[in-house]
Amino acid sequence: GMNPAAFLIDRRQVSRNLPDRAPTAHKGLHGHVAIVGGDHGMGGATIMAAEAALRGGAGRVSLLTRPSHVAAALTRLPEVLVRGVRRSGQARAVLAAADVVVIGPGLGQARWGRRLLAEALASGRPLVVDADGLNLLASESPVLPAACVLTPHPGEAGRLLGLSVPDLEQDRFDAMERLLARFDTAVVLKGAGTLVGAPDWPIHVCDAGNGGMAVAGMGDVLAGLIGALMAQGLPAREAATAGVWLHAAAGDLAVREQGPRGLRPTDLFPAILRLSNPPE
Ligand code: B4P
Ligand code: MG
Repeated sequence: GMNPAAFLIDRRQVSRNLPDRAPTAHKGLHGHVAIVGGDHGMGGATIMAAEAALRGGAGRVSLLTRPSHVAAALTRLPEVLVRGVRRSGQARAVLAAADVVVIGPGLGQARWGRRLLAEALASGRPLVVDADGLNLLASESPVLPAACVLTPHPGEAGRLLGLSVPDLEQDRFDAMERLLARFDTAVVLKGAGTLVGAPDWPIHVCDAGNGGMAVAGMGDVLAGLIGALMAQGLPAREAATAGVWLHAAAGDLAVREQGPRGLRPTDLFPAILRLSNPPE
């Protein structure tokens, strides 16, 4: 049920919080996002996250992925600095240079992904942890950086908390409280009525979004978007809130134009641009 202590995400507040684009801007002012993931067979997830980071306004986007995905990523996204990583040590320099690291989409849970997650944590950079990054956190209790957003869907949140999905969905607010108690960082609990929480902060509910968004890859777009907003200077919980709202409202705009069936995650990009650049 609706928690009386919860707030709806305020779309006007989100618009006010969006990073400025000064006439004298240069790319160094808008942050560098490093996207990390895409083990064998899962390259698309990071490509979508990287495109979302660009469309979210990041000044620079790097992608660290399996060498076998480099050509596809460059073909789709010539703006992105794509680096093939065989061993996790090859990621170190790019991670150190990033303002935010988005890790998890297509990461897998094998040695390659585990080592990259360890590198990302060791870098001390602000993090967005999604997908298999979260599944790997379930079996460890690492120290997370102060600026961090976790973005579990109910399946991942259930794994983190040792709860079944039905039990967790029974009381999503309680699940959020437990995630906050365990990780002490900003958390996005996805699904219809996505919740955004952070330590010592009221839980916020997103009333935008729709069932057309239940399609593989949609979460990867959200992770890249939140990373871009953090890299442009929004604190973790504001970046999470703004990213969740832009993503859901973009899903609503896209569905209004083309209907809910057959929506692709990449169909959200034109709407994300429109919502981020409202007419004066
Ligand atoms: P995975 O196989 O791990 O799926 P994924 O690769 O993470 O997909 P993706 O990244 O695109 O989607 P995500 O949910 O991250 O896991 C899928 C399995 O997990 C399912 O088979 C199920 O067992 C479990 N699971 C996942 N979501 C569940 C849910 N809501 N309820 C119960 N079980 C669930 O990101 C999707 C994005 O789209 C999010 O931002 C989300 O908020 C949004 N979205 C999806 N449906 C929406 C809706 N109806 N209304 C509003 N927003 C919606
Ligand atoms: Mg996902």
